[in-house]
Amino acid sequence: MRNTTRLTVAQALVRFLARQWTERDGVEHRLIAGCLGIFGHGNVAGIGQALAEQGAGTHDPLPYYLARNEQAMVHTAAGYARQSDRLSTLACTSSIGPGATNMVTGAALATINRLPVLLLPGDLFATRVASPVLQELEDPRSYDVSVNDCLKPVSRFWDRVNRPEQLPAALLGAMRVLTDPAETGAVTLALPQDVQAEAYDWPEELFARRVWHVARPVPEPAALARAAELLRGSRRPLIVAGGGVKYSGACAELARFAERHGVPVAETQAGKGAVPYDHRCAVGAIGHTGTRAADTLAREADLVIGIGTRYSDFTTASRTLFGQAGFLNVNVTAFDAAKHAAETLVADAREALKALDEVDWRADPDWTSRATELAAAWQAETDRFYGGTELTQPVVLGVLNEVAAGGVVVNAAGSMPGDLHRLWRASDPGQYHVEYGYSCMGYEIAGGLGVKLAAPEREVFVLVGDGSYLMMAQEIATAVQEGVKLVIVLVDNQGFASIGALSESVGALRLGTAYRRRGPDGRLDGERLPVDLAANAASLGADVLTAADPQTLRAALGKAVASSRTTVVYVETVPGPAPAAEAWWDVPVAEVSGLAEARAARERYDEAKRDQRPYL
Ligand SMILES: Cc1ncc(C[n+]2csc(CCOP(=O)(O)OP(=O)(O)O)c2C)c(N)n1
Ligand SMILES: [Mg+2]
Repeated sequence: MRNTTRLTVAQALVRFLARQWTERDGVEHRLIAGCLGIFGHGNVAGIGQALAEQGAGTHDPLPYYLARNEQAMVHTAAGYARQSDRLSTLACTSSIGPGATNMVTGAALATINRLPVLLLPGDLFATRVASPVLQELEDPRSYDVSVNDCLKPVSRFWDRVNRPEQLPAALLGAMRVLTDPAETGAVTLALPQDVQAEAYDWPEELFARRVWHVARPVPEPAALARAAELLRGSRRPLIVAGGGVKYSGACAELARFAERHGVPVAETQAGKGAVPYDHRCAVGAIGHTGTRAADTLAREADLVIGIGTRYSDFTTASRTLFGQAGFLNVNVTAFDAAKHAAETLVADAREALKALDEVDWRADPDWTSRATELAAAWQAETDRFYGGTELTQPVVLGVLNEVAAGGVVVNAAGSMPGDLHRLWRASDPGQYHVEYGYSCMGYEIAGGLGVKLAAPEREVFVLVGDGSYLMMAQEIATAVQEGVKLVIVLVDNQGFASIGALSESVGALRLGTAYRRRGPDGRLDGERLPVDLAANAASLGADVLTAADPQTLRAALGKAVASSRTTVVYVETVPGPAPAAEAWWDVPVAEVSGLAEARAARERYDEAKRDQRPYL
């Protein structure tokens, strides 16, 4: 007879998750390092009960963190996973209904950024005996539909455990996707509330310690030969380093490859920091938010070597940037490798770089030295933006960049990602954490919490705009609860600076982009709103410091770093010089309009669109 253990489905699930590990290069990590959650009737008696009961056995328990919003807890898990190079993540348990649908945005963010997160929404009774239950979406066409179906398109694996017998296979499928570098993203296991509480005799093997080996696929020899031929034919190559370089731990190999073959390295948002900013091959950010150095080289390059990038429109300047180049794409995901009709090397970035390093070839030395000169000119430009005397946004970033050396900067949406991408000086890959796959307002504080949980030894600096702050600041309370220290730099410019500028440029007259009262003429252009974000942060339990100029900002940040408590440094910025876009971004403009501004914008749009290429 097989040995079995009688547990509820939820107890079995929690016990299983606590025993899962990843391994890469001989180093092991807890795959699921903890469980974030908000309880309701859909999970309190199942997963809630199981989390409360655990700890008595031989295994390490799954730590539980109470969060404030289900979307935020998925952000926290994603931040954790990214800072852990995807080798470790957190689970998120929600009730049924609104708790579950709140996770949809977080799931999309994780999947788009290729980050593993495990979502455990409660679901309707499998038996349906009491339907419709509180918060049930009744679909007259099918009793099988629940709001959790919304999580299907944003999950890389989705299953509903309708019977205890289905749990083991669902768990193994979920762990496989979480730990597969090519397939990873949000993974959802929907758990009907009655099934969570149901007992079953589980085979003991289900709870054995299990190690998931994270693969490093090597390049296929024939593909490598084709890639080598492309390299040998190139005189003006440019590397575009994406997040995959960092997740693979390929940064040292990338630097060595670039040095030995004289190839300039440009970086996407996710790839920024892959090489130190002052490395002799570094040319900085690429694309719409790129440096003049990288974007100039991109226009002249004859070969783009994309490594671990998904080529978002920001990277390609909506397919206007790489004027003459062909593409060689190194990616662990065939889907990404194949983009832009590239020659593909479907492989782990580190393995591929090691193999490519063997090719006997060098870029044209004039090209390499031109890249060095352009990069030096950009560093001088950065000094200029950082060195202002008024508290403009670039000056805030400059002061922070100085104080934050060694720490991690976290940001996601608004006008800061662009300025950070162009200006921020990162000395190691873990120092730059800008979520720009989904660019989700509200990620900053919640994601920063995940970063700090993953890297407690590092100072974490969350940069958040007033718009993002108002959308999702409540996880400050969670940071305070956990004694997890964040330095939050809250940059207030009374509204959406980014979308305000975009609105103006497309003939939309900045409508609804400043935080103003409705004025006498019926427009949203009245008095400034009497909203006190510093007081709001203090009310959530953070210490709050205010800065009015570069000196007081430096002092406030110093104090925040010295403190052991979560501290918000509140800064009101003034408009001022900021680096301009060196490359386009396709945002379609009204083709007909009664407004002269929109008509002028459309003319500029039609002109820019002529440079768009299909990359065939
Ligand atoms: C959830 C979400 N809603 C809307 C947007 C579109 N959006 C991008 S930036 C932005 C304004 C951000 O304002 P703020 O945080 O104050 O940053 P600022 O632009 O002022 O630097 C908006 C509305 C978004 N990225 N995410
Ligand atoms: Mg703002």
